Amino acid sequence: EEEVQVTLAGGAPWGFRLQGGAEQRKPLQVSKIRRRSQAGRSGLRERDQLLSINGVSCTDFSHASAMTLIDASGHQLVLTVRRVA
Ligand code: LEU
Repeated sequence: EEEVQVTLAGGAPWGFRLQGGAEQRKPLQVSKIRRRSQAGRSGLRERDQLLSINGVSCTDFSHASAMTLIDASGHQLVLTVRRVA
C-alpha cells in the first residue's frame, strides 16, 4: 500500500469516474479510467482511493461533495490517492 500524488492538466473532462463516498460508508474510489485522457496519462489507476483533492482532505466527503470539488478545479487537478497493490 502506498500514497501517490498525481497531477492532471488541461481541464475537464478528466477522464475518470468515481464511486463511493462517506454517505455510503465507502471510500471515494476511482472506478473507471479512460486511457486516452488526462487521467490515463497521469498515472491514476482504477481502484485508487482518494485522500485529497487539490490539497483538501476528502476522506470524509460525500460523493456529491467530492464531485463538486473536482468540478471546481480549473486547468489542473491534483489528487493524492492510496493505492493498494
Ligand atoms: N467524470 C469527470 C471527468 O472525467 C470526473 C468526475 C469524478 C467529476 O471530468
